[in-house]
Amino acid sequence: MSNHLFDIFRSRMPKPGRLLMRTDDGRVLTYGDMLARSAQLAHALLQLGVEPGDRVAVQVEKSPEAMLLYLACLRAGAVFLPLNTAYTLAELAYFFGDAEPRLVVCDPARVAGIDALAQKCGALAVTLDGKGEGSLADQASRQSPDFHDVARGPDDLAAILYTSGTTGRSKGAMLSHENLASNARVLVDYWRFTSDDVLIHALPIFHTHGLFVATNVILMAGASMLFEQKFDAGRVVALLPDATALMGVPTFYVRLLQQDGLTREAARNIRLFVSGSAPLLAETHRAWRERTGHAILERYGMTETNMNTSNPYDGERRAGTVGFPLPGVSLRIADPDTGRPLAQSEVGMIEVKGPNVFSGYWRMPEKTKAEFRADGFFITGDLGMIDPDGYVHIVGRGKDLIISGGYNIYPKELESEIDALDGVLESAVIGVAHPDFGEGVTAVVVRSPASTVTAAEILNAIAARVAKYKHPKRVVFVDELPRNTMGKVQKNLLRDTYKDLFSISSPAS
Ligand code: MCA
Ligand code: AMP
Repeated sequence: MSNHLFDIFRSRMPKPGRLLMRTDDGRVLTYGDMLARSAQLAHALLQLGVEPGDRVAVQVEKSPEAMLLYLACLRAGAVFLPLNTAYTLAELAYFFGDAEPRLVVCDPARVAGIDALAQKCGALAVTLDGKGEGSLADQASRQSPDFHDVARGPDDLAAILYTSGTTGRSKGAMLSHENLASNARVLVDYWRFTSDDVLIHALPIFHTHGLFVATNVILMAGASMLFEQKFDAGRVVALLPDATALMGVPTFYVRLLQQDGLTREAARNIRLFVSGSAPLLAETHRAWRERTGHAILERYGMTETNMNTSNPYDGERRAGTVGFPLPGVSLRIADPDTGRPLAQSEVGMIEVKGPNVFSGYWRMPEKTKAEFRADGFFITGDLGMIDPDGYVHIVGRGKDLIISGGYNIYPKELESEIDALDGVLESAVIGVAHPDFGEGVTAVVVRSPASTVTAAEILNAIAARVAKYKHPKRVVFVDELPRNTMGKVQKNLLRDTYKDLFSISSPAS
């Protein structure tokens, strides 16, 4: 048996001297370097006791080494578990306890706190950084550049990515080698990637978009990346002439449009702009077309499913739609309660099935069962419809979720933290239109009788527990929350009341 996903990358690899990436600080990594250095890292993983199927939890800043570590995990037969660098120790404690990793890889700045957490769950913590004696990169530097890849089949796990739950704790979505391989293969063909492509990669690599959609597609096409540590609109505009493609969340496009340097001339060599992870406003689509002459291609995916739909490469890329189901993906609109398939143009639950769809949530068989229909379709939690021309529209969410700058934030998690504070009676967390992040997290709070708790005190109190990007951008106080006759908080009313909170003209923006 071969190593399913890595063998596919290997089989499509261009000459070893071809460029895989160039970083913003001028480092270059060829495909040959990638093979040798991921092999060395894979040896180091084995030496640290990592066995096939073991989870390797990774919370590190974006770097070529971080990407190589992903490949080393694949080659060593381990399960890669990337974690947002913004997660606090309190959040990490949950992930480590649930996933029980064998190894935790982190940055030197966080090693003290993470080491203590790792020890509690029987894991070993190590830094990735090459400078430190005993770091993973240091150990790897003494290893052979040849590695006999550990055999992995299509259904073996390649990665676990945590996705927050609308109720309760985060769930680890289990993604197999074939889930990732099938999706990357389809995207390379659908979006016409070849070894001549140069992608501006400015996304983080701990979520599906930057890790699987961007990186796997490039590896599978044998193409190159301009690998940016983080998104900077000015730098991306400056890089456009050297690139052929950009993938981003809508906030990227909103910020790029604010750059005077974004012109048709600057975008002359680009053949494809892709947007996803959150809804792209039709006005952004229109403005982009006017400025650059390019229609942004919007697509739709999830951590659990990889990519499900895409606007066409040829054909019309329709603003406000996410296009057609990708080849191999079955998509239907169903009655959310019964699962009965609905007719064209009717709004209902989007359900999907295909080789891209995950096998379940890590050690949560009940939650897994609840999110699949008996015939194998996955219930996405997104509400949508298919128009007469076959384009899929996402019209809302059946799940209480906020997407801010492409990051998902579950109100329930924040409400639990805020409600537990002294001086707070209850809270409701909502997302309202935000000119930069798409949705701005807003906490509507009812104080306890006689409490004088302030917004700053609430934000300070959650700072050590909740990642920064999830923090409310505004806290507003009310005497009571609106409820329906069943006692349920009417978030729609709250969203309506505060819809202009972040509007350009508002001092709150
Ligand atoms: C940073 N902050 C944020 C966000 N990012 N707050 C809300 N939402 C965010 N997304 C905080 C910072 O901590 C900072 O706080 C303040 O907001 C402003 O930071 P700024 O410098 O403006 O932000 P940035 O560092 O430039 O980041 C913005 C960003 C970044 C570039 C849009 O969030 C980003 O890279 N987003 C991409 C996320 C992504 O890859 N999503 C894909 C998930 P302070 O100033 O107070 O310290 S995968 C997925 O969704 C599915 C499967 C799919 O379909 O792809
Ligand atoms: P995640 O939890 O990061 O997997 O986020 C997946 C969710 O992001 C989906 O269920 C959708 O709600 C949302 N999403 C992804 N792409 C799009 C898009 N193009 N338009 C609207 N929502 C999207």
